[in-house]
Amino acid sequence: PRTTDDYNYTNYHNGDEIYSFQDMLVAENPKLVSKIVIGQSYEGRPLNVLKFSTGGTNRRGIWINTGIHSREWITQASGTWFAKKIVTDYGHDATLTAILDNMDIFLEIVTNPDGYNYSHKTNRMWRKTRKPNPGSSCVGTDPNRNWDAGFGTAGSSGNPCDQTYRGPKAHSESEVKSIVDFVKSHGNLKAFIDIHSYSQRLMYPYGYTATPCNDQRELHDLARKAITGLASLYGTSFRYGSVMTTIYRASGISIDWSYNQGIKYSYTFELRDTGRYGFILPANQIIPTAKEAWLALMAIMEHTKDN
Ligand code: ING
Ligand code: ZN
Repeated sequence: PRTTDDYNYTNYHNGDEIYSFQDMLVAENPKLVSKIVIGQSYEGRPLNVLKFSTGGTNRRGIWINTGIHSREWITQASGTWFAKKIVTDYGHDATLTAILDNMDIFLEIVTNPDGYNYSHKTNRMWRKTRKPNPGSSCVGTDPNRNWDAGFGTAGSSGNPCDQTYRGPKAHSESEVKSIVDFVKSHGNLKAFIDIHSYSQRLMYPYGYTATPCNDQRELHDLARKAITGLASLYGTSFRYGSVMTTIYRASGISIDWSYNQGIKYSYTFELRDTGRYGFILPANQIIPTAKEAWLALMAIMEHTKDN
């Protein structure tokens, strides 16, 4: 494709194709979209973040990332669709326009580019990063067990051969540390949304402890509202609640870290489906999955704007 109008949103794309999508989107919408490179992956790929902004200086921000687990292809595909949706709706949809007139949106689509490349070229089911582990023949760390929030406690593995290997220390993975540095240096993010698949859930902190977070009631009510909006489109049902109570104990996860940094609206999604196809979701479900998830994201972003 030569423009983002020609891009095939109904199919999965590799990392290079998504990178060129990002560059096209920036070139087509220079007043609205810019690209920030927040770091590089272990294998040297850029960690690209799309910034959607209508001006101001260091406005309140919303962080969204997809694809931190590389095999969850529906998430990178949905992230690409979200990016196009933002530029299409700005100036036309009143709610999105109001959000972007007050806040900036930061979207990292290919959050684990080495894993994504490996999942296209070698092993479709690759989840982790691709950094070798000294003393082990097993490669990679789980980038959603590597954050400094209950790091190393129950809910992650110390075995480099496991899918939930936490890594040698918190933020050992460049793909994680680059986000940590960006979030801290920005200093004005109000929402942090980490998008996974699959199992159809919307969750808030905590994953490492059963202690309810201070904002549990507000986060719970907003989650209900968000999944109600999501379901209004095709009837897809999402469970919601804290990570610990909704899925299982998980330590060192992104949203526990972001919440403990003071970013109240910290949420993690698990998109479609509930297991029939799992990670290998048919491409004809990309647009419906992205569209329904967008309704939930809009509910969270609008509430963030108003609070
Ligand atoms: N599942 C998640 C996992 O990392 C999860 C469940 C999501 C836990 C978000 C904590 C936070 O085990 C997938 N599919 O990644
Ligand atoms: Zn995941």
